[in-house]
Amino acid sequence: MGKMKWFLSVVLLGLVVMIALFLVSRKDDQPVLPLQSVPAAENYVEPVTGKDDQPDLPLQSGPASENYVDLVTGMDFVWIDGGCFEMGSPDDEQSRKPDEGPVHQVCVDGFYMGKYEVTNRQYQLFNGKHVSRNIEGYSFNGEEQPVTDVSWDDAMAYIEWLNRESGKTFRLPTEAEWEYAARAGSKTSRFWGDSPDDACMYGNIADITANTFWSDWTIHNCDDGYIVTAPVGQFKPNAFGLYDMVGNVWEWTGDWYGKDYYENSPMKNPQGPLTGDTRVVRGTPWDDNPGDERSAKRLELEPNYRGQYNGFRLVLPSAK
Ligand SMILES: [Ca+2]
Ligand SMILES: [Ca+2]
Repeated sequence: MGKMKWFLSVVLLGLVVMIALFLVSRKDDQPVLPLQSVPAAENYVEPVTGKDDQPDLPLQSGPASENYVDLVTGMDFVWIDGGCFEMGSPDDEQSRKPDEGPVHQVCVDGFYMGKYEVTNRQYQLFNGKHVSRNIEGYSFNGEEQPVTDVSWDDAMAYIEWLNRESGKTFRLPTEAEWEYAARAGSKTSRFWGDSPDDACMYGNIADITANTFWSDWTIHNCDDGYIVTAPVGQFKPNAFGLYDMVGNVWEWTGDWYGKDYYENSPMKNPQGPLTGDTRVVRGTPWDDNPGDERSAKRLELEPNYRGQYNGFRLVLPSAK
């Protein structure tokens, strides 16, 4: 029995050594994955913290300079080629207001435009205590819902923070840039045509679903499925690939509001009046009336106004 025990011990030890050698040789056999390279150009990709068992991710596809992703917030931007367009609405456009005229030619340089409105998640990176509204149990505070209850001054503070963190030069769009981006080459009253009741395909507005809660609202005769703000990017984009350019929230622009500004606006890169009391918001909110979802629609708000109807999106003049 003593010899047998000794024999079994030797066999067992041999097995352990063989298994150990096998495991070591397997590790050596594993291919060395190439280091993930980070492109230096205008398309940014989050650096991959390469674990050996993860596949090598392809670099972001698409032509350089069409898209940009901010590394601090993950915010997506679309390149908008510069060009000229007819800004404002003609006298015979239904629901138009006098401050939308006269129609005048405007040319803007190219810029990156936020693909979506700034979200609660992106805003809370700056101010973790910020809370968007809650109405009767309907929350505006989901991570991917647009941030609301932010004044023009709050938007400027956010931009100052993001520029410091990113080393870039983000800003609000000018009113002209906003309308140019919203029209996306269209000359109709809305970027999809002229029918208000097609709005539900392109954005979250006052609709049949909202009417189930606010029964006295004048609504669009269509259903977008949302009572308050929707997560960004739920509807069809416009021809430039921008989402929620109609509905969800009014969006702050960088311009002072001037009722008669279009009469004297410079043709090239207009910046709005030099001074004023109110700032321009564009893009209509989740509770908008039929007619307000037109591309030329303007509204003025005081810079310190915080409400459940307005948020913002950013512009980046250059990724350099
Ligand atoms: Ca709605
Ligand atoms: Ca909007």
